[in-house]
Amino acid sequence: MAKKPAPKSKAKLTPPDIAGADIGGESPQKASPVPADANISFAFGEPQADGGETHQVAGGDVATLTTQQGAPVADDQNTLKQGARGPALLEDFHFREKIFHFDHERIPERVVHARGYGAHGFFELTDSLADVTRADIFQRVGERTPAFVRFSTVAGSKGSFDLARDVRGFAVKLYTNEGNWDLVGNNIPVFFIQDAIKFPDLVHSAKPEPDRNFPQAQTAHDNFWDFISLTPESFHMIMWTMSDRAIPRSFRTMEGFGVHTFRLVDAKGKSTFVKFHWKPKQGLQSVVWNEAVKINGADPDFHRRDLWDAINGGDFPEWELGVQLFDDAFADSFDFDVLDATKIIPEELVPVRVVGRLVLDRVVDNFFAETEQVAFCTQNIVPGIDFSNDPLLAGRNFSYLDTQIKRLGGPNFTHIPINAPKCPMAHFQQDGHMAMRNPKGRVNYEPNSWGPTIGGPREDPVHGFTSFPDVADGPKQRVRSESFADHYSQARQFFVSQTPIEQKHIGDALVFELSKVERPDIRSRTVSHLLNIDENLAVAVADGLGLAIPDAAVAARKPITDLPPSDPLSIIKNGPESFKGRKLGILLSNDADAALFKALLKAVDAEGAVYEVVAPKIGGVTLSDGTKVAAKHKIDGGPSVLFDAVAILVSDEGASLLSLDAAAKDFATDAFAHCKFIGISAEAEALFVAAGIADDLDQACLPLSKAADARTFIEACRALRFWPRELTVDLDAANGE
Ligand code: HDE
Repeated sequence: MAKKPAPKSKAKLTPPDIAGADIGGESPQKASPVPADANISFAFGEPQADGGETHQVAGGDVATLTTQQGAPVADDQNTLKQGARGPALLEDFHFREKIFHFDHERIPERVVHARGYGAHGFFELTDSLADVTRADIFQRVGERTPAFVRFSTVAGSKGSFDLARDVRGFAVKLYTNEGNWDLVGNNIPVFFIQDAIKFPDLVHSAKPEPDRNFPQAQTAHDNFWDFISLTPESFHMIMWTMSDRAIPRSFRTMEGFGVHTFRLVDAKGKSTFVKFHWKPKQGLQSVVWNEAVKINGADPDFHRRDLWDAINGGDFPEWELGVQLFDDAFADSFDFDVLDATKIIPEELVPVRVVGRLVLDRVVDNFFAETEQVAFCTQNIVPGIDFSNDPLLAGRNFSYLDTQIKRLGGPNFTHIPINAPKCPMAHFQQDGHMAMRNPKGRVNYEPNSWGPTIGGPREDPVHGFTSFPDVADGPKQRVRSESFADHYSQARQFFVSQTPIEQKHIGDALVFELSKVERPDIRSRTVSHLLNIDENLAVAVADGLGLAIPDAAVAARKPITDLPPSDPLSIIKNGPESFKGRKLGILLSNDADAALFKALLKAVDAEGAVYEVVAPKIGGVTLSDGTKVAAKHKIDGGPSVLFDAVAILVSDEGASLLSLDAAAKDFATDAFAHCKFIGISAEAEALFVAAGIADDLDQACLPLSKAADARTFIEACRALRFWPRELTVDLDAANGE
């Protein structure tokens, strides 16, 4: 490591001075990974455990900039030239290396799930599954297994926005004692297609249209709905993607599902079928569509920022791992095929047994090294877990390994620390691009006769992975099993399991998406499928589009219309019980009531929520008692869509000033239109008058006139939204209740 002595006066970066503010503009961070006054300087050091090179040098030392070969660099500002105005010289190896490396900084983005965000954590077993599996991770209650999770959207490219209407990937890598187990799931328990051979068509249709290369991260276009309307098996998934599941409030407030049926296998080789569920302790929560559209403009990184802030604030997101276990007899008696990934098994039929918890407690050190280079592979399973014959899963088992070679450039991606198992490993695979782990010694094959010490690893028939000896027979043919033929019954079950407002949102989403489809025949064909799901929904969508009601699509199998509603399918029925982990936006003006503001902060803190201050100037405000409060956002940089609830605390003068400001009026009207709880100081009324909604205020617009009101307001916020309001602010409301 090249170092030189510390210069006498060392420039130190400090956060911008907040004009003598007494109170910060946001909730104080509980556990920051880097203390604000950390003395960080830069030097390459020893490789870190995760393969990164640290740039940190203990206080005082400043590292010398070097080339990748370690040669010290004297001038990093100017290329080597022949004379001050002469030609640049080819021998400038430092310039050449720097530009060469820069030119190659990108790797191909994932063909799907390109935009993602990851974090580290652990899985802890709370209920042993030793009765059904020999998988090491499920044996000892209380034992923790390191985990890395990457959440993603599917259709958009790496730089797209977070709140696209889309499925979210929920990929979990578990570094078990017997190898890496990747549970590469989604936040929706079913999929669009039944057979992997249709995946390229599905993805092509969803991605930007190839001639124009738009729309980005949207399914609201002809190609997608053309494919969907010609693929009836997709309609169960369509119900989910048109629901608010596809616009989650946060990664922390969505469920995860393994989707396919897998097997658990015990020590005697007995198999039990299993479906995996991740249930968020934070409760389920989504945003509304008009809000999503605006969040994408105000903060395209809304979801990643939320995860980063929550973990760094010490509010570690947590999910329960649940399993639905069932045997062949259940599979045979079930109305649907357990190998069909377009179907769920309702929790009322097979209850979810909670066996562990997943906690995310550490953000990445380096996005590229960890989140971008992580390579999930569905075929990464461990002894005691096995595949079923789901044809989608079989296709995935081929695809994920294949795609990593393209993306990560060679067969040695398991040498990258984020992908390497944390348990001992030994094999004879060798060489290739960027081989980092190169065995010593003479023997690189087996069997060999070099004896146990230098002869290397041997098979272990007892502990090694053995496939469940499933027996399959039949003619070689390209067919779809008849047991996969019912495409509408569970789509209907999902729809009837929703609360009326959630049903309205599904109808609104279908109308929105289809309104962007140019060809009327595609719109009409889509509605023809909806008729097989729910007539009211189909009629509402046709009406919203101004479309004549078509004939129902011909169903391959008559839908079962009386499947009972299932509460776990609704978001609203599975919401949180507190405002914990949620964010209050507080719009302040100069001279706002200091006692009220402080009472509000106290109530927010008591609830385990967080807050951010929005003010006319980023420099902050001075409250009635002279306290200075820094702002987190200027009003047009902190619209109310960024918050779960808002409070408007202003002075008379502040209210008159804000009444002239379009962004301040939008702050109020958007919070109102998105059915949020609003705390309003008496003086703020003028703003609502100016915004034109003073006469519409309802019981979810709560007065903040004395300190005690703060607690009442925050407790009311637990409901998250006041849905009855939506029926009064939306032209499409007639489609609802
Ligand atoms: Fe994927 N999928 N997928 N997928 N998928 C990929 O692998 C594929 C499917 C899922 O954060 C790719 O590394 C096929 C279902 C997630 O890195 C690729 C089929 C489910 C992620 C691929 C499916 C998923 C991917 C692209 C149909 C939910 C992101 C880059 C048979 C259970 C993982 C990559 C991450 C990524 C193929 C269907 C989830 C191309 C062929 C069903 C969460 O290999």
